[in-house]
Amino acid sequence: MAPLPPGPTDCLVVVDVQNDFMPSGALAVPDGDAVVPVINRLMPHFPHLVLTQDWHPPGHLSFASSHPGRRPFETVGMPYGLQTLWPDHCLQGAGGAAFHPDLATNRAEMIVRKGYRPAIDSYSAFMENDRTTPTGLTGYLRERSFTRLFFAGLATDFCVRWSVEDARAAGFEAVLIEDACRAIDLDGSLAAAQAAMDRCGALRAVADAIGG
Ligand code: VGL
Ligand code: ZN
Repeated sequence: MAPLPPGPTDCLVVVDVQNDFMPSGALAVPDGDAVVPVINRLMPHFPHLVLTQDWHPPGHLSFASSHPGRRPFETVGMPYGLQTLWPDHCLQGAGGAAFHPDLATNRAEMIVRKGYRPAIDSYSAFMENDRTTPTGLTGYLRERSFTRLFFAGLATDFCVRWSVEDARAAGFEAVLIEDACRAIDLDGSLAAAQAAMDRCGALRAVADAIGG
């Protein structure tokens, strides 16, 4: 793969590298902790760093526990469309919502919290799942004059995928760093995510091509 060295208007966006998405966490992503050393090695190559943090209040409507008789990973209709139900995870202020203790967070210039509205989930770092409520990140990144966003983190097929697609829709170049991400992979969601990210014009890279 051709080298892809970051330039001055590039920003690394690290999505949801939080304890609850680790293999021992409440919403475990298989091999999720493997992204931590890869991301830590990538960070020094970028002039700018943004982190996202899934940040739900108790009783969040994306939790299966908020829907009597429903189980995690089932789908329900919400006013804004279909929503996958999840185990309770990333509760505001709880240990599960904290970043992985080995993630190098010090250089983060912005930490975007999302999913804090009780009745709306937010996979994307840019736009909540109702597809109309912005998180504010688009405005922030535009005001900083960033042009190209590199994505790493969890999970490839949910929060990373939706963030990549919204980044493209907002007019940013987007690069998925494949080996710096891991997927949940529910019913083919990883293949669907890869296809969607290719379709929207995102590029795929490996970490070695960026650090090289
Ligand atoms: C995520 C499901 C629910 C993610 C967050 O970070 O991909 N997935 N909340
Ligand atoms: Zn969540």
